[in-house]
Amino acid sequence: MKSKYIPYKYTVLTAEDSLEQAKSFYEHINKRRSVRHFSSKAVAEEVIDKLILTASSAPSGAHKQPWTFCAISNPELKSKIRIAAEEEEYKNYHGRMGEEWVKDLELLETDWKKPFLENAPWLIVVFKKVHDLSQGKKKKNYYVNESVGIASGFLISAIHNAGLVTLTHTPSPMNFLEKILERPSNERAFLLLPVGYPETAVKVPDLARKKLSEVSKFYK
Ligand code: IYR
Repeated sequence: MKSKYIPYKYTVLTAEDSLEQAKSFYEHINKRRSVRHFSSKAVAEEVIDKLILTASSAPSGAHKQPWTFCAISNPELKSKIRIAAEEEEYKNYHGRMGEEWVKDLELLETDWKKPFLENAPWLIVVFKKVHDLSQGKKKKNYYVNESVGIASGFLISAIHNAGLVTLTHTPSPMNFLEKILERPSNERAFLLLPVGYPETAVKVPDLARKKLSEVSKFYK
């Protein structure tokens, strides 16, 4: 199906303004940290709506937008998710991850207990659609992992931009989320993001980010 082409509304910046914007966006984004301790302070549903719309504006294979963002504030559902996630994480930390993995995580001071799954006012579970279902018929989706990964990046940036914090939590395996949230057969859990405010005086690990020269190579 061909689409109608329309003029692209584009803001032209001067080279100076472009550099200024690039710098200020980097400085803003570089302040983001993963936070593991949440306060129970509420976040309005309207905010969550906008965060999800931002994520869903991401590019995707053949513009299929192969994702569903489930936003959960219901306390009973959050408890169910915590219990199921902790069950899996207990097994991960007690053998399934292996020694090297557990050692690599020491700097993050994580363990199998996940109180943030109940404390955070919202959990957003990102589901990928391995294919679409249109009137019960399978329709192909493309580059699903790439598309949903990019959308999740948009979501994390939007959460930070709204003055909130999150954590990219991937309890493994995650299929309990499909069951608890009664998702259709074409959806697989991709990422779980608790969203809210940090606990008072929260601390984060003193980590440094790699330098530009360590993460890039320019060909001029
Ligand atoms: N899913 C576990 C373990 C874990 C794994 C990685 I890789 C991390 O960067 C952090 C944690 C957990 O959430 O504790």
